[in-house]
Amino acid sequence: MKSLGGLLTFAIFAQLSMGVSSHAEVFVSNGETYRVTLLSPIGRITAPAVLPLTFTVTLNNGEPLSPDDLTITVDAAMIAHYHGLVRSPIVRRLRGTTFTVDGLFFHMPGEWDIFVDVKRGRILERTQWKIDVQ
Ligand SMILES: [Cu+2]
Repeated sequence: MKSLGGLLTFAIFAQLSMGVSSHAEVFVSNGETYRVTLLSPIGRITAPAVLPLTFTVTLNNGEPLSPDDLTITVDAAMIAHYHGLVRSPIVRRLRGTTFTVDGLFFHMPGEWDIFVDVKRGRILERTQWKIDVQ
């Protein structure tokens, strides 16, 4: 188990290190309150595939964001096909306002919308963007 933990730590570290590169993608929430910055680029995805996703949530106005009352949920849908995911992805907090998503599973090719919902207090705001799954 010790080596598995080490491997996992290395994998997370490698993923975060990639985020330091210039490939970071930034998406602004629909109400323009938040920015969701991907820490690893989304490359070519061929269905069926699980997309590993790690991102940091910040305030769009540059002010500090307390992670304490932040709840993040992630979902995805194929709008053109009137359906969503067949499995619920699990969001974990890595540190502060950086989160990682496990099990974001795209079961078919086509255009998907990814939704990152940030809930703070009683207010929820959505960030969304499109990806093409091959
Ligand atoms: Cu579909």
